[in-house]
Amino acid sequence: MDHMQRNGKLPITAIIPARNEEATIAEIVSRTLPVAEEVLVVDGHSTDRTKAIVEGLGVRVVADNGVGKGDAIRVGARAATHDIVAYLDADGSHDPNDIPLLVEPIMRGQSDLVIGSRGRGGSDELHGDLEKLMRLLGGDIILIGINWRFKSKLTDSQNGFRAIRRDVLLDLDTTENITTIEQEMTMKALKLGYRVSEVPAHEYARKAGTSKIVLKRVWFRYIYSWLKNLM
Ligand SMILES: Nc1nc2c(ncn2[C@@H]2O[C@H](COP(=O)(O)OP(=O)(O)O)[C@@H](O)[C@H]2O)c(=O)[nH]1
Ligand SMILES: [Mg+2]
Repeated sequence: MDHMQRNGKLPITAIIPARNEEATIAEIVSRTLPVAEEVLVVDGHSTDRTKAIVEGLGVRVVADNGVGKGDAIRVGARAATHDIVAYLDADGSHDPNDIPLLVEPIMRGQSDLVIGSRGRGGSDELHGDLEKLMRLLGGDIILIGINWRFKSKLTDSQNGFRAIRRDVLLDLDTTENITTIEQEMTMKALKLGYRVSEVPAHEYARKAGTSKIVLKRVWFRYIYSWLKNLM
């Protein structure tokens, strides 16, 4: 992998969507800077110090349109300056040192979208209470439908830790405004014949703050966008 990096940095844009993550954003940005030539934070109109902290580190911040993480993903892709983008959360769930693994298949010209698979790498966020069990079960049911429909062999269709060619993402014309963007991106890429692959990636427990995903508010959107994109 070293030969693909300049000064140890990958020629990519690492995009970090962040809404009210003041406790963890500095560490995540600082640990991503040595890995990627460009680091871009998409701020979801945080009411805490998230934006100020990022600017204090001399890192570029763009604002999303205030409608959710899915929109933030698109805003980040449009603002990125490199041809390959990698997404990671601001809450400590993803290890910036795993980014080279994600990006390598794309840089080698072997893949267009690489998903960090919690099925292969394990997750600290999908086990332990009822809400997590529902996420695990829901995610697996959605995954089974996707693999059946597209004859794929994925083990994670949802993880936000992923890398994609920027032109491919823009070509997908995604419309989901919330975290349903991940399954939409996965399904549309498969449907259009892009090469989708995965690498093992461990998901760590969020280090501070609370999840922005409230299942009882969004489950219907997951089912709806799943069925719509399976057709
Ligand atoms: N820009 C932006 N980021 C968001 C928004 N909602 C969540 N995020 C970020 O997206 C990442 C995923 O977090 P979250 O939604 O809590 O999901 P979870 O950590 O998987 O439970 C975190 O870095 C959040 O700060 C939003 O509306 N806008
Ligand atoms: Mg998380």
